[in-house]
Amino acid sequence: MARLIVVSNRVSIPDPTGKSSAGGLAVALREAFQGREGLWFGWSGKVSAHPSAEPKVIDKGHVRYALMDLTATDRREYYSGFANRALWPVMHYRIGLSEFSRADYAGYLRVNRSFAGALARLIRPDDLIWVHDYHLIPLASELRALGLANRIGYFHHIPWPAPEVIGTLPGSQDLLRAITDYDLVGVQTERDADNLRRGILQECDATQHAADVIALDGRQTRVKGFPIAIDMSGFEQAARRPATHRLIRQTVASLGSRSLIIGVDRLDYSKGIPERMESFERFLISNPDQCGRVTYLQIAPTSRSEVPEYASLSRTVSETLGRINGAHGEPGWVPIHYVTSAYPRSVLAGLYRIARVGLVTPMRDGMNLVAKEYVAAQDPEDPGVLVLSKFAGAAEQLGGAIIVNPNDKAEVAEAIGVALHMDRAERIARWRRMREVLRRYDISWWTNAFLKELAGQRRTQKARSPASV
Ligand code: GDG
Repeated sequence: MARLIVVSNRVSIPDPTGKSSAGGLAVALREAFQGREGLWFGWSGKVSAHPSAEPKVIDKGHVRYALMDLTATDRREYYSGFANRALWPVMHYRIGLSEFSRADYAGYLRVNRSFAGALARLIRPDDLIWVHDYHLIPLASELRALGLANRIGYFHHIPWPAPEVIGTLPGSQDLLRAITDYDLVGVQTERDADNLRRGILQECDATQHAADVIALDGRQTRVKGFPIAIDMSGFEQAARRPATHRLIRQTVASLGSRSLIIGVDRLDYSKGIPERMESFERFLISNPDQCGRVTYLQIAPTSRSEVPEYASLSRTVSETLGRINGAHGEPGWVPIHYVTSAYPRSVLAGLYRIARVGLVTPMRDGMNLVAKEYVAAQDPEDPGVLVLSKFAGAAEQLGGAIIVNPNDKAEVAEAIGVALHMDRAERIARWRRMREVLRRYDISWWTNAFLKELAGQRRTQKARSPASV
């Protein structure tokens, strides 16, 4: 079997205790290495004044981890700058928040080139290479320029927007061209796949070769939806374990007979956290009898705090929270509980299970694994109800949820009411539909489907001389 080379911005090395606080992507990629020899390459997360051009290598069983340090300038331009201040907002349809600078873009290309240089020295001709996410779009072009003709796949974890939206970003034509240096490109939904194919056809001199294949300069790229999944049975098991963690015990004790609504998101403006709090407030205003009878717990670990838009979001959330709790709280009842620390996955699973409503209302989201985890964690005899944004990729698969437009706070407020009052038979019927989908399309389906398709691609991609890049 060919070796698997995974490349992602951050690398998750299993800890020696075997316990893991790994996020969804780490779980997914570990699954991809099951039964395969491989290498996982990426940024160490460290900044160094004089980083080595060679990665630090750590061997763990059949997987080798290769870690690169960055300079402070690389981190600022490549990671915080172009990837997270220019690309991330545009990909999430927030053109007004996108801050483009030529220096950041040059830094993005420079880091991709230096990663490609270090990686190329570790690659064998028959290795399968799987690159992840928007930090690394130009990596295949850089590898081809270094003479690699391997099969290279790319998975884009966040939305791919309509051509008119991506077209607002300076350099977008180059990014679209760079996509065609991959053999296979996976996106989360059919809508994203259609957007990306149309973008390439409109901006590059490409032609449509088959329904999901784009041809450019003699090479072919297949662009398809591969909705990312979760470790369904692992999550179901974690949720069944007795709830021993302090946070779960305290939550259960403080709830009493109240119903729990839960939201879990990285603190990111794409997740719609202040908008969701205001929708919950709308629900309280329209349903005064529910005051004191329902509590909304929002877990939102801080992320990317060095990016100014995230610091500003953090202030907005705190202000919104304070205002709502001040206006509607009563002695003995705080409407919204807000927690910014990250908790172990087992704790999340336990909290999902006791929540009557999973409130997942991003303004835009590639997939949203929290929606899937919430469904996985429910008690089959008495499941809760998922309220899900139509702009989360997960909405294409989870039709058993109450689907809402997060821009319509009155609609979200009504959905909360419907979810809280839904009878058990309907909750079970809706939940079973979703559970079947998640069991069928679980994490091993996702990794196998992508890698099988990549391995089966006809080789049309060629190594190029550096001059032709
Ligand atoms: C990107 C795309 C796409 C959250 N808080 C804690 C914690 N989490 C875990 C959740 C979930 C993961 O983080 C978040 O995944 P999402 O899918 O919701 O969102 P992003 O981080 O934005 O991920 C997204 C995803 O990539 C995968 O392709 O679905 O659309 O934006 O697994 O459980 N985990 C722990 N403690 C926490 O407090 N342990």
